[in-house]
Amino acid sequence: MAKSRTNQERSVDPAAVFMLERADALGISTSFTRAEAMVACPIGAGQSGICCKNCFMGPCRITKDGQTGVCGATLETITARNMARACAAGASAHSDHGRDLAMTLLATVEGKTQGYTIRDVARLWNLAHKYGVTTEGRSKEEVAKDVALKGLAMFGQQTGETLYIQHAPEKRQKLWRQYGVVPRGIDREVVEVMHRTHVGNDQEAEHILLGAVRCALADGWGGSMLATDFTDILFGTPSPMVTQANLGVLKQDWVNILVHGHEPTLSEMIVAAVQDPAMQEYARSKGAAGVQLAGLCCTSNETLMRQGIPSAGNFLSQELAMMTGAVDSMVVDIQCIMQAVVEVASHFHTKIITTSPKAKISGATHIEFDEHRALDIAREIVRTSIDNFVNRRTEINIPNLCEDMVPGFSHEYIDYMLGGTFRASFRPLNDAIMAGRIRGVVANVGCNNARVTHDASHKWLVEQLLKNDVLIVETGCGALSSGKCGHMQAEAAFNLAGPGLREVCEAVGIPPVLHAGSCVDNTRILTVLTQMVATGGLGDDISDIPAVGLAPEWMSEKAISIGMYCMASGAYVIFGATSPIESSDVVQQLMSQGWEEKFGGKMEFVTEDEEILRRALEHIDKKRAALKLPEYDPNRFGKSGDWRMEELLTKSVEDRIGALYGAPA
Ligand code: SF4
Ligand code: MSK
Repeated sequence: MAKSRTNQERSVDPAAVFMLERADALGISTSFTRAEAMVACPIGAGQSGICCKNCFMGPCRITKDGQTGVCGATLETITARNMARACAAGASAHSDHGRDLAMTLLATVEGKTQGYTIRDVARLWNLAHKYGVTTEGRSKEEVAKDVALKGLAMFGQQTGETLYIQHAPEKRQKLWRQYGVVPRGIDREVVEVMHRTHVGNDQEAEHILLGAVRCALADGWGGSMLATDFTDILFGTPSPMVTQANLGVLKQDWVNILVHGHEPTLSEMIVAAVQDPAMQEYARSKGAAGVQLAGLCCTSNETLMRQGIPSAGNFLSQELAMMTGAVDSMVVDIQCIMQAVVEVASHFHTKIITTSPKAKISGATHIEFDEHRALDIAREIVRTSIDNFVNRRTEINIPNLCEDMVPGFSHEYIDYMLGGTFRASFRPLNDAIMAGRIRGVVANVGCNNARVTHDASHKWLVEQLLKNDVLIVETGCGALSSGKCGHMQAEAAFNLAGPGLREVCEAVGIPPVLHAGSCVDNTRILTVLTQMVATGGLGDDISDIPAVGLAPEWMSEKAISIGMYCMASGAYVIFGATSPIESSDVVQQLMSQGWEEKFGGKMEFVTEDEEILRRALEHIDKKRAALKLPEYDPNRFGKSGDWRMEELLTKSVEDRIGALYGAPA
């Protein structure tokens, strides 16, 4: 049994530590304690990729040099197959989410849903042009129907190239064609990876991994990109707004409903139901001050950035939130919902309500969601939650801890923010990188992982990168970590950023860490990078940009798919926490140098935060040098903006005049 950690070693989030103390006092197990009690495998095989269960002659665990599985499969074949299968599972989760959104748009324009509408017509028109759908003289419903059908057709497409591929930089498209990794259809690539990794099939590590890359591209430049596009059309393209993050957003006297999972189709309707004055009145009739909503995980990212609904936390906050005793229901749909929430809820009065036809949990209340009666079902869920308020039976213990955050930096908003309505442009961003005010860009994304200290790597890396003038874009649970830390406030630039980055943030009025959405929205980052290439000055491909992707606390299979599609798009991607390829030097080499030679991007697993930082900065500087940009020098900047004003205001009048105009002759 692994050593048990102190609560401060389990999380750097003070609200989480507060709740972990309560869990200890109540004797309730959590993912934190289970991670200590659970040894992944007596020989650590599952973790480092050397265990194969692909047929029932196994499991085969490769523990000695030269050993093979019963079928003769080598260490590198097994490791590569495991990576490919994880990628296929991740790609299927994201893409199936995208399919559901396309089905909802189609049903909406056919008048078969309740409560949905096309909220962002400009986004629809933009996508119609991308898809080659005629808009002239047509109603938005006619256009949306064709767009939805084209989107859905991409899933079952058997040959040719999926449509989004044409929107990558041209050089990238050529590379993908050269290496035969252009996806033909979304479902086809997922199925093919499952087929190729079946016993007795593809048994060359490099070839298996190329199959995985093709599948990942079907996700990143397919299912996930489509999910983001269709979500924006139905629910609006995000733009910044102020909200809060952490368990302190729960309110003692209110009915608290937590929405958790991923698909906004459910959460948007719950938002609408909660805002209904009749529902607030109903809550008051039960003795509550009202009913309010907060989010968890990526559902939280969706409702934060479109509706300003506060976030109760990220992946590892889900069990802890219920220990406040103030959560009347947790409404879940798909992905990243721990089965343990039902057990934890049983110690309190919390009702766990599952809603997806794809995901039930034993012991939970199932109220199945159906777009045709979406608002009625959302109202039923909210009413059920309010009815549960009177059943509160434990002391309420809400930590008084939350931070303001500003989410909602979609690609479209960044474009507008940098140039205004008539001159929307990425030029100022590219210029700031070219001048060295911004050293480079890091996308810090991904999950929490109970085997490492909650939020510690996200927090430390973000703070170090900011100090080094690196602009950060975030999605998923990494974004929620920064929200909880206060890194997504404009003031964070003043307190944490290096001099050049601080000047840019002050001039534009943005936080130094930009919230770009949920884990399915990593494609927004691909779109930003593509536009940076098109804007000019930073090379002619994504791989030329001084940018790095990090997933320091990853745990899900979706993260593997994201990492692979970002790598194939030209990015250097570093995963922390744990390495599933640790045992195979061959696979490590293939995914690092091997992929860099082919795609200009690479994917590495590095478990030390200091080393992640070192490699990220080294890569950024290498890319700057290749572009012949000035070497990063923080001393060149910081002589303007609010920081400079404060410095001047602390001096005497004579000193201030001297500092501004030089000493008198
Ligand atoms: Fe063992 Fe081969 Fe079966 Fe894998 S596929 S479990 S290595 S026999
Ligand atoms: S919810 S996939 S823990 S980011 Fe998207 Fe968070 Fe990772 Fe789930």
